[in-house]
Amino acid sequence: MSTLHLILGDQLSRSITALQDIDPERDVVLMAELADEALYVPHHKQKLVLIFSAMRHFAAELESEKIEVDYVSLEDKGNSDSFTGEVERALQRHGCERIVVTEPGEWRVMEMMQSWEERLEVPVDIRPDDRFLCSLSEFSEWAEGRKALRMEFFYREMRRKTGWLMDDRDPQGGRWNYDSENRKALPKKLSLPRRDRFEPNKTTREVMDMVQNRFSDHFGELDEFGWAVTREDALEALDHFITVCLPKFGDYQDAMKSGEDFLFHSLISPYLNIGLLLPREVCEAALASLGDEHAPLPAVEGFLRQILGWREFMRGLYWLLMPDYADSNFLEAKRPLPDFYWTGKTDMNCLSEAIGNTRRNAYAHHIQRLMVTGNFALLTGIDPAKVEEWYLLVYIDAFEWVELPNTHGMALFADGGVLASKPYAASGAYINRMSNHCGDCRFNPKEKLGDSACPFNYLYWNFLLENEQRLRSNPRMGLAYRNLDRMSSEQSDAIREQAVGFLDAMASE
Ligand code: FAD
Ligand code: DLZ
Ligand code: SF4
Repeated sequence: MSTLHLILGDQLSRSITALQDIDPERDVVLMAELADEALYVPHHKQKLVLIFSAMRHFAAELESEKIEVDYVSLEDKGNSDSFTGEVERALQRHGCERIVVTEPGEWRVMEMMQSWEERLEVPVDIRPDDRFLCSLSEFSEWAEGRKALRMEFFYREMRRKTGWLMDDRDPQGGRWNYDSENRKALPKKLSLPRRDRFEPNKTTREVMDMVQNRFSDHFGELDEFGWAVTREDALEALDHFITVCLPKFGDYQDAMKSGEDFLFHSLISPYLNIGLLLPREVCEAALASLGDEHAPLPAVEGFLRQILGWREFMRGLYWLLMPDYADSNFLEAKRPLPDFYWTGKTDMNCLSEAIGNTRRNAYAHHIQRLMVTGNFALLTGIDPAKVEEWYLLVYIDAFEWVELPNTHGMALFADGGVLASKPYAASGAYINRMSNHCGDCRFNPKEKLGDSACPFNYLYWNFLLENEQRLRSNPRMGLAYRNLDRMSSEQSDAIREQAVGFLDAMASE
């Protein structure tokens, strides 16, 4: 019986379950470039190039193993544009009697796959995605019966399970978490590492032309595309991070600097998320570099926490709570997304830097995503669905399983505290402490009111006022509300007035 093995654009791992028992004598792999996938949100041009080029390279690697790959390119005549249409056409072409696939990273694709058995009248074997360090059943067992789902406790469980950075049952160094040491501002004279740019080869250049022709209206710049599109290059990028950047990653994880897009970050999320790198090998590489002279424990722990903790936690939460999770809107936020999220044209320098990075590289690091664009959307009450769509389309690493919990839960508190114990709301003081953006800004982070006052300041207090009913009883908001209580009614009226003026002007832009 011949089998059709379907490989999606974010499943480019040779060890993926869908390929584990392939018989090259009889079976066929289907890979398809699809307009529906390019357009369900209009992805950043660099994200399209990464996926299509990496797919083409992966197909060539399989073919070099004498595996038959039926590769449907975007421009092929008859391309039906959808997963369902292409699977149907391939079954007819090859007469396969069975479909094997690995579970996808998005709910909407899972629903499609679940309809195939009935619709196409062949057995469909949807296999678990075992590239993660925690299976979905392990995660739901962990979550079962807990009052609150908190990453920190999940992470400790994962440390115990893997034995990573453990001395028997205790955390190495005596602490689970070196978060408090991961918040240093960048010293002015610290030199920053060179970043690898992978020169596009012929295949990538062809894809760049195709994307430029067909998706010219999509967000983002394409000319500087320099992401790895093969496992070999992704491994080189990982090695560069481990040897050059990791030692300082921990210290400056939360820092921001004007004109510096990457700092000490790893830039490996797109490779992990499309399967060019596997989380286990990435964690093991970081652990192997641990040592006083190279990567100190707080750096390695800080990095491990992101992958073994946050990344796995987000994925577990997504599959545990979908599809209802996306529908909540705890803060009843309804405002439209301001136009400058697309253009980057705003006097607020921190936002212009974060959005500029996003346009240039389809990338922004975590604090830019959380404490700049995310924080602003939270404080101004932008409709979560609009913000989520933006994050899903602008970032090269964005797939709903990881984008949605980060945006909906962590940045916007739209889930009312399922993921985070309090909103990540902050005034200009935070951005000023963690960056040098304010020095070049027309606004002043130290002023609370008036024409030069940093908008994050009055928007922060206005956020607390607007959401008082929903947030005052949250024990972790006690300090914020005690500070608000110290304000006179004249002060809070003036804050409201300036914030309303700002929000009205934003709506009419
Ligand atoms: P580093 O800072 O070098 O971190 C190392 C790795 O840890 C990352 O590559 C990533 O795999 C993992 N990681 C770190 N933080 C998180 C996190 N919060 N959730 C999941 N994994 C994490 N990450 C995505 O991969 N895709 C997304 O669509 C995405 N959307 C986000 C949206 C918002 C609003 C926020 C606040 C965060 C989002 N993140 C997302 C998480 C994080 O910002 C990115 O993983 C990180 O910036 C990627 O850059 P890096 O590889 O240089 O990461
Ligand atoms: C994101 C994406 C894009 C843009 N294009 C394709 C494609 O043409 N073919 C494909 O197989 N996968 C693509 N993907 C990735 C899918 O959207 C992805 O598999 C789902 O988002 C599920 O994680
Ligand atoms: Fe951003 Fe305010 Fe600083 Fe300007 S002053 S960069 S708006 S935090």
